[in-house]
Amino acid sequence: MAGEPQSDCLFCKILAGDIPATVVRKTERTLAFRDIHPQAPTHILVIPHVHYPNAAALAAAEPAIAAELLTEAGAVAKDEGLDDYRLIFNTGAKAGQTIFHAHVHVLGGKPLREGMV
Ligand code: DGP
Repeated sequence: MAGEPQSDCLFCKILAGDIPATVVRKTERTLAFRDIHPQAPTHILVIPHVHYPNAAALAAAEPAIAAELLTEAGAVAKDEGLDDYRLIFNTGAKAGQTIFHAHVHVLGGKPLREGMV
């Protein structure tokens, strides 16, 4: 069924507690944890509990949860003391997506103007 946990999904395993992660925020519908390969002083991933392959698929199926990803991304940035930060939704392998469970990257803590692509 759409949104159900997938046994071969790394982020579903983190949600289940089967793989450890440094969790910074948790709600009934989302989880935020530090990226294992940080690209900036703050690099946190916010994911929905439900499994969809990317954020666009999540937004199409469950728009309220997609909106909550953004709310939580903002809360994460605030918790980290960031006024300026970048949100990234890699969508598809050619765009650099490697984990096919919807997520948003929250990046900040250094100047990010360069390197948009
Ligand atoms: P993306 O390329 O947009 O699919 O981002 C996936 C991110 O997930 C990437 O920045 C690295 C991160 N990541 C991969 N494996 C793990 C893991 O086991 N733990 C944590 N915390 N992050 C991971």
